[in-house]
Amino acid sequence: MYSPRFDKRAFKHEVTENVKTLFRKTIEEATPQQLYQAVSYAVKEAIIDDWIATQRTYDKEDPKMVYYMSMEFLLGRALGNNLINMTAYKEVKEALDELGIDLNLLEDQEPDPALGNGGLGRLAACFLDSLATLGYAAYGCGIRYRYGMFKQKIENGYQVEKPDNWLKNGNPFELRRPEYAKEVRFGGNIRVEYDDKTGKTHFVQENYESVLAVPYDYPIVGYNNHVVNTLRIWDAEPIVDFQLESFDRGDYHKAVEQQNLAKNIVEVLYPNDNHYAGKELRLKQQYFFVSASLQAAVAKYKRKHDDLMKLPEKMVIQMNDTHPTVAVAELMRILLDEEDLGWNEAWEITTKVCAYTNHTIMAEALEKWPIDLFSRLLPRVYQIIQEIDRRFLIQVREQYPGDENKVRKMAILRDGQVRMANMAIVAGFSVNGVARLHTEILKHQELRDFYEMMPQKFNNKTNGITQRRFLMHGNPLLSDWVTEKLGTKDWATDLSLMSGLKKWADDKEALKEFMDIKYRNKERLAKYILEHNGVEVDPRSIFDVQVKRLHEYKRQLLNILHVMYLYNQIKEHPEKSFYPRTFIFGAKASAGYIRAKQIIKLINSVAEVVNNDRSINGKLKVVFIEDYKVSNAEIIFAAADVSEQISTASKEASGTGNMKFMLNGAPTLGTMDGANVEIVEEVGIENAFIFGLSSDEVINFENNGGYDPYEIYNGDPDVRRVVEQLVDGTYSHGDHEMYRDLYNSLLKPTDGNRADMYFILKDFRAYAQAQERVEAAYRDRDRWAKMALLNTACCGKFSSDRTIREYVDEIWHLDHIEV
Ligand code: H53
Repeated sequence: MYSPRFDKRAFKHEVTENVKTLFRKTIEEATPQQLYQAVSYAVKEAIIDDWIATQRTYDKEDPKMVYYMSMEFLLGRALGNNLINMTAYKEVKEALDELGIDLNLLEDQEPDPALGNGGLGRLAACFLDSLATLGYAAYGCGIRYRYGMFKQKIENGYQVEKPDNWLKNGNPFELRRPEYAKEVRFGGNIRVEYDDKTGKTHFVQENYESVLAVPYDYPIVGYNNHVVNTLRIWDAEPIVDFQLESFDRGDYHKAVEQQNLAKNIVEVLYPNDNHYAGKELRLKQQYFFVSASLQAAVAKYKRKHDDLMKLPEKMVIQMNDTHPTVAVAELMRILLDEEDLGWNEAWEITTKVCAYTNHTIMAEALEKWPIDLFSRLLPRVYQIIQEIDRRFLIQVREQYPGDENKVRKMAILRDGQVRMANMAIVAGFSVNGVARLHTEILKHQELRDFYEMMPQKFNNKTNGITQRRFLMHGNPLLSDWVTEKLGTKDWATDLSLMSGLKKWADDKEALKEFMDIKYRNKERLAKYILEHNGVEVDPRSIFDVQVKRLHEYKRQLLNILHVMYLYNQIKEHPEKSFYPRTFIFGAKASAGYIRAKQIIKLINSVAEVVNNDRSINGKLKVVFIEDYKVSNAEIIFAAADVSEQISTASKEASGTGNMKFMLNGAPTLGTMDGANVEIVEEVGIENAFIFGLSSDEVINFENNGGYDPYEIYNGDPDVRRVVEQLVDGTYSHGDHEMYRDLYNSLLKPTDGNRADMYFILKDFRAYAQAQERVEAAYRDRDRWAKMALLNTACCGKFSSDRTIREYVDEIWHLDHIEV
């Protein structure tokens, strides 16, 4: 345990000293930001010893390590989470109280490190938390973007993006490690050299540009176990020597170019989630961090070992989506060109080390780089890919003689493109999806040819979330209640224990306590909403919440059309009883995703009309929470009554927000998509509100046609009315064109897409009926409380600890470590 080691007096002294040495101030004089820094440095001090001890243990025991390669790590704030994992949160809070400092206020001073977009990046962060907590040697490998995910402002109902300068006050938790810097090269040409003496061919890159990759290490504190792993994110700096040399030669231009490359490469996170934009700079980012990470990993291995053939015994690389899959070819390059191995040896190593996770079936998310761009930027890597492809296609033709259709579909290089997913599957020893349904769709639809040829590679790893951040930190009231009811805090590392709460599901007193906690969390959120949005909401109303990235397939449009429908109902039938509802949205749209931005505007327009209509007596409220991010997410999950998970079936690979709501006692209102299927399996269909087309039905319509949204539009007057309200000025101050594109998207084929691509009208009626069931259930207070409690009680499977155990047992085969 940490706690006995926590020395309150020493800690207070340390904080006071830090304020003095860092800012020449006393505690009373310091600003909240300065206090946050002073406290964070004191906490880092406490972490450092364990960090060193952990690395020493790794040096001594030489365990197998996983390198989790990801373009995104959506960490969320560190201070509070580190204290939770050090099991020192309450003690530190007390110590600070005695100094007259409010820990919660300090936590709000920390910029929310937003080095990710959404689910994929947050999953990576949960995985790091679980790896450290379970005691496995792991490195996160990523990019230290100067600007993370943009900050969202809502101006006049529209999303406006503001830069996220998260490093402007420095970052107390990170450590710069210049001694591990690596050079990364781009462009130029490849000269082939033949060595007469050895008979070997060498490939020499010439006329390239290069940058220096400099790592920053970030501690990942395990829960109550002294393990501190490392997230290593790379910054880019110009290569000074080279620059001087260029100056000598008068090559001023070249020197400036190198400066710019270094400046640009890590400047900003691309704000696309589930969407590939094909930008050259993005490919540079990918190669930059992958190359630096692999160079460092191989160098680390070589410090202890000399037989590279045994590399797979000591390291495994997990590629998070297609984004880092250039790792396959880069590892080959290092082994071939720098380590002088032959092709077969290099290939044997690479295919034992690399594993790939697929996170989406959305066609627009699969990366396919234009060959001309790719080969210009990474000439040697491209040659290697050509050879991988050539050898692979020989195999395909051997196994399927005469089937050129297979060759066409499975090739890595085809139609002028480099298909990254295909390369990852060919080279990876494991290919996994992120929920059972998703993996089945991969095997039988999207990646069917690969599955048929190499079924042994395919496996499922249903996603999970960390209960340390999303319950212990985000919902302290419920957290304490769970501990009291279970009589143990062990659920912090074994979420399956939550099932012990089931025995309280019929206990009136316990149910009341559970709902009282929910109520207090709703008050906390109401206060946040009042402060940040200026909207007053009633915590007695049903908090119906949809927070996630804005994407058409996630169907925020279905949600808001339904709100418009409810509003019509209330206006038309004022006599009917209607349980007050607050519809809460939070979502960022990628900066260039116009339709997504229109949906944000629509939500805000509906909010404006509905919230200001006195005649409905506040029965309906709509709130769009600005700048949805990890820190406010924690507050939102804790306060939700209803979890909206309404993606078009088959489109959401897993979802992880769904699990965070469940953990916090909010039943799912959703489709049978992604991990919702498994949530329902755990909690029972009677404790969720499921509606809509199944994934088979969706896929069937997509493949064979037969869906006409006009039929629904013509046959259902309520639907027709809300669709017409998009263009009759109701929500646009009389402007008939403002939402014309949304209107068209529902009824007319546009840009080569089917009308109502995401089956919004098709599922509308079923959704409205499911919402009626929600209302009926909520009116029955005991029934609702039981449902809510059972959701918390049945969430055990969805801990990222479970997910990580499965990765370790079935893919990575890591050694357990004790510090
Ligand atoms: O990854 C999550 C899934 C979610 C999926 C998401 C995702 C991204 O955030 C970005 C790119 C991508 O290919 C997939 O949409 O369903 O839960 C973690 O697996």
